[in-house]
Amino acid sequence: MPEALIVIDVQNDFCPGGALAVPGGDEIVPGINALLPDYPVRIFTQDWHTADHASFASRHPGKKPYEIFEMPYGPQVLWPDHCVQGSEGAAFHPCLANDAAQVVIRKGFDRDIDSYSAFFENDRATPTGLEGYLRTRGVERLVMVGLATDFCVHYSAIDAVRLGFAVRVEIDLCRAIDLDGSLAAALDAMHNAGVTLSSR
Ligand code: VGL
Ligand code: ZN
Repeated sequence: MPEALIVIDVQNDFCPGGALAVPGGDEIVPGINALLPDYPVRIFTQDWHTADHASFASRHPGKKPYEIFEMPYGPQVLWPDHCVQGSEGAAFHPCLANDAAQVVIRKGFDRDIDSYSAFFENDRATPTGLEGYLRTRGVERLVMVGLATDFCVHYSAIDAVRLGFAVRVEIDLCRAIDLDGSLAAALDAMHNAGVTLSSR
């Protein structure tokens, strides 16, 4: 059974200088490039928002980035505007070997709902289609790397376990936003869900 490498959101806006920069986000690029040839199935994801996306604090008068907002689907962190469809910030980091991607999953493209996970939007129910892609290719084991450990990697890993995949997160090839202890909480949640957290 082939193993898939899922490279999550290694985009300019999540790297230093970007709109939602993750500390050290660019440091993982060489390690990810080196890993790609080892995997027969290679999937990249891109956070891909409309310019007026509901997860942007700028859409909510009086709200500031990193405040929590109650959406119909539950509490949502409000973010600085980032990863707007077609923008330079939404592009992959220029050194990322993204030609290796066999499929690129774009997520968060619906204005009214965010999508941290590569599998489901933040209602935890609307699928992105990735599950079907993996199943039809006969994949049962996943390795995840990318940004950010405590949001998109975390949600993707938990959803994948819930769907029955065996999941390993290469923690050294991830970087975190770490809002109010969110990194520790994410590591705990992944561990408790049965995700293997490996470090090289
Ligand atoms: C992400 C916050 C907002 C991520 C995406 O890729 O982890 N975080 N949008
Ligand atoms: Zn986003």
